[in-house]
Amino acid sequence: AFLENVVTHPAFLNGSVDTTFIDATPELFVFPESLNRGTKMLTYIGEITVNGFPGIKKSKKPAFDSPQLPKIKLSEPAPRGTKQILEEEGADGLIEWIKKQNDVLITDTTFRDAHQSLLATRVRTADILKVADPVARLLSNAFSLEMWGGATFDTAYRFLKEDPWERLTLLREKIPNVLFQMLLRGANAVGYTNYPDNLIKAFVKESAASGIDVFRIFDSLNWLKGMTLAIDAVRETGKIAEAAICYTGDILSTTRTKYDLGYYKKMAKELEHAGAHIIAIKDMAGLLKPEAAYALVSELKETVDLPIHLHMHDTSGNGIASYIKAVEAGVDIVDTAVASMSGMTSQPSANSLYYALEGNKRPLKSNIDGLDAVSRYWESVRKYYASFESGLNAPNAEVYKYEMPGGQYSNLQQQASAVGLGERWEDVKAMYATVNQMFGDIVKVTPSSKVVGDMALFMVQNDLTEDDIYERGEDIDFPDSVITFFEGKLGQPYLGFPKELQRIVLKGREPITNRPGERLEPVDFNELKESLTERYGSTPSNKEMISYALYPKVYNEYRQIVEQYGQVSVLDTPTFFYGLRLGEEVSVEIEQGKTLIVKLVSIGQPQKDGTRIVYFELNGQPREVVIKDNT
Ligand code: 3PY
Ligand code: ZN
Repeated sequence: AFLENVVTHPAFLNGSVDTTFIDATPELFVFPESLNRGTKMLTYIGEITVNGFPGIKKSKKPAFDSPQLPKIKLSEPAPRGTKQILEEEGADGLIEWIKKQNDVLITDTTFRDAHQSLLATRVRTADILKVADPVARLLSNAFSLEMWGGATFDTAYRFLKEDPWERLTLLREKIPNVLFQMLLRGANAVGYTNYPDNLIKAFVKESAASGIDVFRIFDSLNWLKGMTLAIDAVRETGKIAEAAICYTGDILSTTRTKYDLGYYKKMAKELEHAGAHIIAIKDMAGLLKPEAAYALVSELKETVDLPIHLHMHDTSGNGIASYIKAVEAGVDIVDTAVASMSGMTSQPSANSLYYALEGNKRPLKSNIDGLDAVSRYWESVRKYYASFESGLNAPNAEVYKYEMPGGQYSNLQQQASAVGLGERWEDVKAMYATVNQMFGDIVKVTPSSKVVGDMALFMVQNDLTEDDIYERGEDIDFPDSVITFFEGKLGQPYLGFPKELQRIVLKGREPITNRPGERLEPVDFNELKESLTERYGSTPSNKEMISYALYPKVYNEYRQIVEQYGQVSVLDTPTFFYGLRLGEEVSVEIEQGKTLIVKLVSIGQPQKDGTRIVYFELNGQPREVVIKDNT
C-alpha cells in the first residue's frame, strides 16, 4: 500500500521528486510478502535441484526445445462454437443441433484422457494454458474439449501440486466458445470410492458453475443405480448429462456371452428413461472391434432417440477402423486426440481420422491445419513428461486378451515398478485377465479396474495362484480395495458377485446390496466450514470444502505444500520437474505482471547435518536457501 501511494502520487509521476534513493537503497523496496513468496519458490527449486522430483529418476536436467505455439491472431475473437449453442438454445436445443449434423463431430481429449492414458495424468496446467488461445480458434468446431475429471482431479493435488479448479477457471476464460466436458465416475465422482449423495450433488453444481458443460457419467460396474443421482444432478444445472455404457467383453464372440448386444441395448434404453441427453459408449480399454462397432452403434441408434458418442482407446491400433465403421453406422460424436498425443493407450488421432474419412459422405468436422499446428506444440511438450511414458512403443493387440483400460495401463505399470515388479509387467497383465475371470468377468474401469489391478499386483507380488486363493484364502489379508468391492461398496456387478470368492474375501461378513451412497452420512458442510476455517485460518470456499470432502488427506497435504513452497504451478515444466542447472536463469510470473528472475549460482558442499546451502540470485539479489540433501 505504501508503495502504491508513492508511485501513483502526481509528484512522483511528473518526476518532481528525487527518486535516486530507489536505486541507491533497493533493500527499502524488498517487502516481506514477496520476500516470502520468493523464498518459498527458491526452496522448491533448491529442493528439486538437490533431491530430484519424486517419480523421476534423478538426472541432469535435459535440454528441451522450446515448444512452438500455433500462430493465431489474438486480436480476433474465438469463433462461435457449441458453447454458444448451449447457452442460447439450452440442453435440448443443443441435442437437436447434434442430430441435424451430417459431419462427424469430435471431442478432443488432449487435455484429459490422452495424457491420463499416455503420461500417467501428469500434464500440468501451465502447458495446457499456453495452447488454450490457439485451441479456442483452431479447434473451434469441435463438439467439446474433455479437460477435466477422471484422474486429473486427484493427480493435480497429489503430484502436480496445483489446484484442479484453477485449471478449469483459467481455461474457461481463454476458451469461451467450445463446450467443456468432464468424466464423472457416477457415485465415485472423481475419486475411487462412493461418496454421500449430497457431496455428489455439490460437486456437480460447483463444476457446472465453474465451466463444465458436458458430464460423461458412468458407473464402474454399469450399475444404473449408481448413475441416476448424478444424471439428475446434472440435469438440474441445465448442463448436458451424457450417460455412458462401459463396453467390455466382445459382442462378436459366440463363446463369451455375458455382455451381448441385448445387454447394451437394454442399458441404453434404461439410460434414456433415466434422463440422459446423450448416450456414450465408453470403450475404456479399446476392445470394440470394427464390426462390433458397426453392430453396436447401429443397434443403439435404433434403440434410443439420442445422439451416440463413442469413446475408444487405440491400444490395439484398430481405433480408426472402428471409428470408420461407427461413422457408417451413424455415430454422432467420436473422441480423438491431436496426433502427437494420440494412439496406443490414448484416443485415436483426429488428424488420421480426418484423412480416413476423406471422400466419406460424413467427413470429420475439423480444421486439419489447426489440428496439425496444435499437434506440433504437444510434440515438444510431451518430451517434458518422458519419465511418465508407459513404454508402449507399438500398438498392442493383446489388449483384447487382458482388457486393461488405457488410463490404467501407464498407472499400473508405475505402481508395479514402485513395488519392485517392473520386470514382471507381463505377469501382471496376464494376472489381470485371470483376476477378471475370478471376479466373474466384470466391467473394468475406475475404480473397478483398480480393484482388479490391485488384486493382480498383490497376487504376483506374493506369488499366489488362483488355486492358492481358494485353498488358502482364509489366511490371506486381501488388499483393502478388494474387500471394499466384495462388500458391495462400489455397487453391484451385472449378474452378481462370485459367491465363493466373496465369502473367502469377506471372511463371513455380510455384503451390502443397496446403493452405498444411501448409507453414507451426508457431509455436514457447516461443520466442515468451521473445522477448515480453524485448520487453515481463513473461511474455505465451496470448492475448497468439496475438495477436502472428496480427498481429505490429499487435499491437506496439498495445503501444506502450498504453505511450504507457495504456488509452484507458475513454474515452467522443466524447472518444476528438474530444478535449475548451475548458472541457469528462469523468469517466473508469480502473478500477472509480477515476474521473478531466478538464477542458480552454486550449490554448497554437504554440511555435517546433511544440508547444503543453495545460492541463488533473485531479481539480481543474492539469496540462499538451506536444503536437506536426501540423495
Ligand atoms: C477414469 O475414470 O479416469 C477413466 O478414464 C476411466 O476410463
Ligand atoms: Zn478413456
